Amino acid sequence: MQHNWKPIISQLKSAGKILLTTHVNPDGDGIGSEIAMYHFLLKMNIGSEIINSSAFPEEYAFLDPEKVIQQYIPERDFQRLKEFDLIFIFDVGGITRTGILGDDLAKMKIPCICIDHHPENHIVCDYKVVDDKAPATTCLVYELIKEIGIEHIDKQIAEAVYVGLMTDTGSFRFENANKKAFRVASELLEYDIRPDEIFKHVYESYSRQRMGLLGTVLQSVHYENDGKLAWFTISQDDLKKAGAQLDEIGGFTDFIRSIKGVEVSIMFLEVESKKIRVNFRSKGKVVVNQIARKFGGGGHFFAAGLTVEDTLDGATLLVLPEARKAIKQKKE
Ligand SMILES: [Mn+2]
Repeated sequence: MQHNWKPIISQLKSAGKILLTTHVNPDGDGIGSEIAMYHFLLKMNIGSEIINSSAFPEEYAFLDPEKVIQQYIPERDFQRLKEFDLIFIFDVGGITRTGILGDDLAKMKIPCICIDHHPENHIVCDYKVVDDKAPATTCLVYELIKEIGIEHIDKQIAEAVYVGLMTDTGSFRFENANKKAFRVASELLEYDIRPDEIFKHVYESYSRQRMGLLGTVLQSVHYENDGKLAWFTISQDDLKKAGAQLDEIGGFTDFIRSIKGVEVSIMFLEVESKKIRVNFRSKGKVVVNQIARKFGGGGHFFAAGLTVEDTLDGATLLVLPEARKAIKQKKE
């Protein structure tokens, strides 16, 4: 797919200060996109800041040794948003995913550019480049950077792009691990990045508390539809008992999907009282973003999510019937 980067390039060159952001509970792709763009802009002598609605997940700390990623605190930062004259939103398909910062930015009328790879991206922006064939948003950012100034790409930028690629393809295992994914990866290796080291940072640095919680989850998975559906809940109480943090539970739903016979795994996570994050993972026969969309969520065909304002029980009662139905109707 050919992308038209020209409008972005001209906006970039006339911008004074740029705000870079991504979705709530940022993942490697959102953070990788921000970090790659930030360091690229720095080299172009264009000022930018990275501000996110959510806290920064510890496993990506190696990408940001200078600690440039900030968490949005409305009381402190709201007035300051006026200073920005251009916004980049990465890896976000819908406005509900931008959290409190997105709500506040909407009041500001600052020109906004979205770079994303979610199918049916419905975010309202001044300019968008959306390509659902792109294995990760960082691949699109990489393409933009190459278009403007390939000579500015260095190890740090390459590493950030690689992290998005690695995490969104499940370490090159998912169906989006296509030719493009491997082609970009091999180009990035020219910058002396170390895939083995990056893997260790992201996937082999879990806290004992997180793994303890995963153990509890594994004991409490509910199986339905002949084991094709596997779902589990994590309450605030479960988190407290395990001593684990909210931002440490990334990957649980993928892990449960890896069980033999499971086609769809679903996590119901109590983020706070009456706010349940629901994550779906599918092995590829059941399209799950359609289920998520029924409740105001969305995502990729085989990895999607939504938020329900209800109790854990309420959320399971609401969402599970649709999941059971989708599994019954699945293609063989
Ligand atoms: Mn992504």
